[in-house]
Amino acid sequence: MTTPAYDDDNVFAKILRGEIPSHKLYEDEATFAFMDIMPRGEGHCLVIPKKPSRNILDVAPESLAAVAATTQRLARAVVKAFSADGVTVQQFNEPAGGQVVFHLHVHVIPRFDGVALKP
Ligand code: DGP
Repeated sequence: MTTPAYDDDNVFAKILRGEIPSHKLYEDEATFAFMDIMPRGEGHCLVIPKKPSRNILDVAPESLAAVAATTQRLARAVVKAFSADGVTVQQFNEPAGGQVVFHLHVHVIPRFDGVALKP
């Protein structure tokens, strides 16, 4: 397959531009983290790069490294904040891979013993 070009008409690009609101949790020069609007569990949040990237297939290594660092920071923070027993980190690419919003993002979901994620 050929990865389609980035389209800045996606909701996360609009969040980064301040065109639609979000519940911001963290921001630095390269990344932004905010609450997921359709949480699959308590504390479900997302990490995105500020640089335009459609997904894992086109992201620059430096941008991906920044996302990974923020993901770890956020995972540690939500485990502590929610007194979670664990954390699920998920990332989807292209429609066949389950991606719906075409700006690279990582899901960070606190997990609790015996509690399943919503579908
Ligand atoms: P996916 O592309 O399948 O990894 O899922 C996209 C996620 O983005 C999904 O969990 C819901 C979330 N989402 C979609 N639209 C918005 C929005 O406008 N604001 C926020 N905060 N999250 C959104």
